[in-house]
Amino acid sequence: MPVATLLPFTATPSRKSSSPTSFRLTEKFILLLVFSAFITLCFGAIFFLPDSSKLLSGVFFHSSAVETNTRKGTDSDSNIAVGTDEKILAKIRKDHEKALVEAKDTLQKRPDEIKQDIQNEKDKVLKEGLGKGGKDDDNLPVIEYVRPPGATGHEPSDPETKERREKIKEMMKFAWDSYKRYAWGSNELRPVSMQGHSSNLFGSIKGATIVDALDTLYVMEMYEDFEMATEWVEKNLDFNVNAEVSVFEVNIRFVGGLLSAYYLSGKEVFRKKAIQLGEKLLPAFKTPTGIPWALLNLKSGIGRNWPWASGGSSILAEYGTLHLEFMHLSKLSGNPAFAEKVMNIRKVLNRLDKPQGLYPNYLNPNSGQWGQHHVSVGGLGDSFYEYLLKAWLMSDKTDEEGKKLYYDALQAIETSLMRKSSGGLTYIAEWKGGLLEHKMGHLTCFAGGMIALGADGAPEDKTGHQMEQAAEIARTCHESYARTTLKLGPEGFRFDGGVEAIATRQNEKYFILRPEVIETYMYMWRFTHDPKYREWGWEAVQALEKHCRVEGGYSGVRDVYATSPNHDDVQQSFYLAETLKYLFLLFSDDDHLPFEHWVFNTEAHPLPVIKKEMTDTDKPNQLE
Ligand code: DMJ
Repeated sequence: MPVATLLPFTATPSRKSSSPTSFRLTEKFILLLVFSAFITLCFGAIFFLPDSSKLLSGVFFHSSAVETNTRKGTDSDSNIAVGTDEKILAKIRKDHEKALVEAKDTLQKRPDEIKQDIQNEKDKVLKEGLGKGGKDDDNLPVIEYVRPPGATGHEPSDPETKERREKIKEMMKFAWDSYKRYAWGSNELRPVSMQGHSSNLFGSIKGATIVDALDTLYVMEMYEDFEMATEWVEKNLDFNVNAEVSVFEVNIRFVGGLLSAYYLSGKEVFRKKAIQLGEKLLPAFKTPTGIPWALLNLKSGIGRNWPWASGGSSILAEYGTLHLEFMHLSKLSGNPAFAEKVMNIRKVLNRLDKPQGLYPNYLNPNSGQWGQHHVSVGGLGDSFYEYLLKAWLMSDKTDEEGKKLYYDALQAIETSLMRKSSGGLTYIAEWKGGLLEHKMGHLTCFAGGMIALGADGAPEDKTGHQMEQAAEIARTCHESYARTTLKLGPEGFRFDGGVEAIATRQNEKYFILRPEVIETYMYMWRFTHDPKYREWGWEAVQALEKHCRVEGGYSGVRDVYATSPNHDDVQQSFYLAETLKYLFLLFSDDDHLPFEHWVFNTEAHPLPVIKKEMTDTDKPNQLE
């Protein structure tokens, strides 16, 4: 195509030219000038205009929904576009506010709670990934942890109560610090000789005090110590030992302690360890009747009974005090074996005749027959009755069988064992082959609390009557303290030979930091709010401080009637698990570990009530 056709202005008639050739050259020059000016302009546009890359991306890509939306529509849609922008800004603002609130919440949490939340999120994702019935590395079901209400409390408003509660926390701190300092990793502390002490009840399992104290550290908000104890459990608590242990003691202190620590803190390590230990205990049930042996070698799985027990019998308070922990083990492991074992114990008992409705302390696991007819609500019998009631309460009152067994047993106890002294003190005697022994043990004093706890559900309008019984037992047990020189209760006290609530035999005069009397004060306080129970508890605190506190911790005493204490040099693990925890709760508000959500095992380890509506398999640990 000729250039002239493209550039018509070049034929302007006024233009001078000497020849057609020279005109063409000028034209070419002008064309070149115009073309180079155009190229320069294009380069300038590309390199010198601001943020040209964005312009390009704006032209060629729609990089976000916001851009797409705001660029849509004609000029007449501009109002809609403005409205959309405002919505987006509002959304951004809302998201920011939400993030700020979340950040504020997180800042208020303790580091371990934050860690746990992260772990829970991970577990949730894992669970979603695995689908329903997913398993973790240890082949345990992945469960969503929900902390039951009242795991932590708050300071009481009344200054005196607050101060007393603080004092008890200081006592716990002293007991724990002493154990840490002189006996860390041993089962218990010898506070006078300031060294470790290992009872053969736990074979070569170590750290009874650590596991028993875990939940007390948590409820008293001693979180750093709780973390330290947790780390010890993670790294050192080992059940692969060639050792014979007491099935009952290991269950109430170790399994119970681990379960409580799990339910309070949500830390998986406790669930895993509790289940591992529970599995180790299962061989104890390999007897012709399924009534477990008292002693078990954890390595060989071989069991036997205490050599002193009547005719090779198992003990009522031992095989009858597994129910609460084993129900929770089944729940947390998805393994029904634990629950089956304890339900079978009930079946065996249901088939047997009970003399006057009472349960003898000895039962032969081979023949399924009672041994010696000795009945007691103290040592050898005590926590069997406690677990009947608590099985019903822990099942959210669905275990009707447990309920019936408890109230029937209590009726038989009232008829055959409960008596009033001439001085007006109610006591629960012991029964040997049909004859009453008018003696009550310190251990029996827990019954005041138990009867108060069950009074509300008592049949035939007996609630008031049972509350009176509970109050009477609390009074008697308080008398057993008040009638000593040291104001601490003897191991056993009698109502015969002209004495009431006093120990007459030398081997019944000791006090080993036991909790039962304080436990009863705590229940009575919760149900009546009668200030005398706090006063009685405070009297016990003063006596403990005066006579049991020594340089290296707290010690039991050999004779509560002596003018000055002779120390036995043992700081029992239950002192931290039970005595100090019940004292602390006695001076706390009722919403700390409230009874409608928690049930205490016999070692004072709180276990959550398994709520009715949460028993479906989708929610294995939805506890509220
Ligand atoms: C604790 O180990 C438990 O309370 C058990 O049921 C009986 N005795 C001790 C404390 O005295």
